[in-house]
Amino acid sequence: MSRKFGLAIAQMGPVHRTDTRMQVVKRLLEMLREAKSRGAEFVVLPELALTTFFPHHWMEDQSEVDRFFERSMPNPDVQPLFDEAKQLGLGFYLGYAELTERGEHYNTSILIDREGKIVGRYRKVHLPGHGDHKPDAPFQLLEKRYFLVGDEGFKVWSTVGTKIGMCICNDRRWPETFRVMGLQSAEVVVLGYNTPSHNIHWNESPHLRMFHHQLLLQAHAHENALWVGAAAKCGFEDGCHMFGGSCIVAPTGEIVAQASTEGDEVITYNCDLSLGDNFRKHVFDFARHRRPEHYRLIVERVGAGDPIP
Ligand code: ING
Repeated sequence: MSRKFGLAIAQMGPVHRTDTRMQVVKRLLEMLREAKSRGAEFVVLPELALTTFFPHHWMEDQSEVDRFFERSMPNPDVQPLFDEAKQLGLGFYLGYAELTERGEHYNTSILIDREGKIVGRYRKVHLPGHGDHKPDAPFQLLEKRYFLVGDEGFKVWSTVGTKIGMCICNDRRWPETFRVMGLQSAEVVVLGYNTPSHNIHWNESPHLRMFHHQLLLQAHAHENALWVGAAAKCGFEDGCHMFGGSCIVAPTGEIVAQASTEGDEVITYNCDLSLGDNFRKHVFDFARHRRPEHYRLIVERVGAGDPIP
């Protein structure tokens, strides 16, 4: 019996360092309305949606860095977003830089239900890149410098008519991310990302960035029998190119909707949540088929080590 879930992805084009929160929120409001007009009930916004991807820039002065963070959520800048979503009866995922009362910095996403209530929070666990300044690189990847590792793990919430989990960008490269949420019976995982096209470490063909992005989302969706919705912030942000490829992936592993621009673009799909049932029942029936007693290395080891004797 089909169980429909109207999912929308609000892909964003670039947000430049000089763009204000007000300008960004105005763009997001447009896309919320567009999503509603297409019958969506939940909208995914990108990672760090309110500002430029500032980890691309070396900053010594902490007060300059802190300008990219939100000290409360919601706050006057984003309140229009909460109000409009509630008005439209839309739930949404919002990625932003969180500065807590205790002065901790996280790359965070929140889950807002259709009544405008924050029902979930996720703090990015897998922080890619480096903490030191690489002056010769075309841009920096300073998430390890500006953020703490998330302290709340990967959770799943029963809200907006499904069981939905969250992650952020680099998390999509780690199978553990989706398996931990699959083991909490997630039917949908949503995420935002900001991913540069250029590899600063070696001359990688740019097409592989998109290929790996799709490969990973398709694999993790299928092997956990869940729907995945991924929202890019993309295009040339102050000269640094990030690719688009926002998409919705079914539990079959097929991409059912995909953005075709690198600007503000809404894609939608009327997901049938029951599509995962057969895979959970016959192929990925964790309870019947998994053998954790043989997986212990995954938790006991951080880096690769010697073969087990
Ligand atoms: N960005 C990139 C990502 O994981 C990256 C960084 C790109 C790491 C390609 C490894 C390979 O998509 C963020 N923000 O995590």
